[in-house]
Amino acid sequence: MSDQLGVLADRIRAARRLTILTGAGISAASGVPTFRGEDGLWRRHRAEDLATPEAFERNPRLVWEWYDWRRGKLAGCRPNAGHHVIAAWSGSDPGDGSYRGRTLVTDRLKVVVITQNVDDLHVRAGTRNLIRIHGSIWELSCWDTCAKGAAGWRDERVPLDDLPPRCPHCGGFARPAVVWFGEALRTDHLRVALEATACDVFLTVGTSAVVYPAAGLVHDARRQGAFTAEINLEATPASAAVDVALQGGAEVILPRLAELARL
Ligand code: BV8
Repeated sequence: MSDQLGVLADRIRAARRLTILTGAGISAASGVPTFRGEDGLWRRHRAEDLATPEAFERNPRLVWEWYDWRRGKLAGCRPNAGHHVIAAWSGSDPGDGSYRGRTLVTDRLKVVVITQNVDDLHVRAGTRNLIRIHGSIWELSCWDTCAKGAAGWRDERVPLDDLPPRCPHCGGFARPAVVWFGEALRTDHLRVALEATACDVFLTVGTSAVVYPAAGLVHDARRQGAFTAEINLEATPASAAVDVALQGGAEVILPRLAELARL
């Protein structure tokens, strides 16, 4: 592993453009349940039963019970060392002393962070140039997309007073402002994410690489000549396609990588 880590560190040190895609695995060390692991969220539920507009149409209260439960589990979670390394690379000082490496960022390195996670832990770590392509569990929007409610609003209360919560503008149902299966990603997010595949190094961290279009990004980057790498606890459908596949915890590997890649 150490020679592969060294190869990746050299590539990052030489890079001008670094793009990082993260999934639920980067938040696991913060206590956030992943989707498809042993104790994964989908273990007890099927995605199509809960994370789709049809499920919400059918039973908005059941869908909100699941999201309200997840929000409760997330409320006490903090960013971990993996989040802080990525925040430092993105050019912001985590400021809490948890990551003591010097930041990699110089005026020549452009970093874009694309996350599938809706937990906002990258936001709390101070990450810059962050694209939350699946939205945020802490934001709500009007289910009926009324004029003022369509854009959404932040509500961090746990638990929520009543389920489903109401749109403050029209009184209709509010929904989690996340992208459900069968829903399109925001066109601006998709455009920035696709543009970011034109990079020197594309690193995927903590994702099972099964949800599209996010899972296709590493292949788009490879086709454009990027050096591609994966950090994940187990092998994924992307492992055989990347240049370097590092198996292990992101909260362990990223700080070691940051130390090796220091400029
Ligand atoms: C769309 C938000 C089109 C809600 C989520 C091809 C192209 C386009 C679409 C499709 C396609 N093929 C299939 C589709 C449809 C579908 C899809 O991908 N289905 C899959 C299941 C086959 N895609 C969609 O529906 C997308 N929409 O393309 O629309 C369209 C166009 C026009 C008009 C209309 C429609 C929308 C997808 C978004 C779905 N929303 N979440 C919510 O969170 O409640 S997806 C959900 O899965 C989460 O966002 C999550 O982030 C995401 C991906 O999961 P992972 O993050 O990878 O998490 P997972 O648990 O699976 O894996 C974690 C990994 O970490 C594991 O491998 C584990 O080993 C590892 N790990 C654990 N601990 C650690 C670790 N690694 C490192 N360190 C550790 N400590």
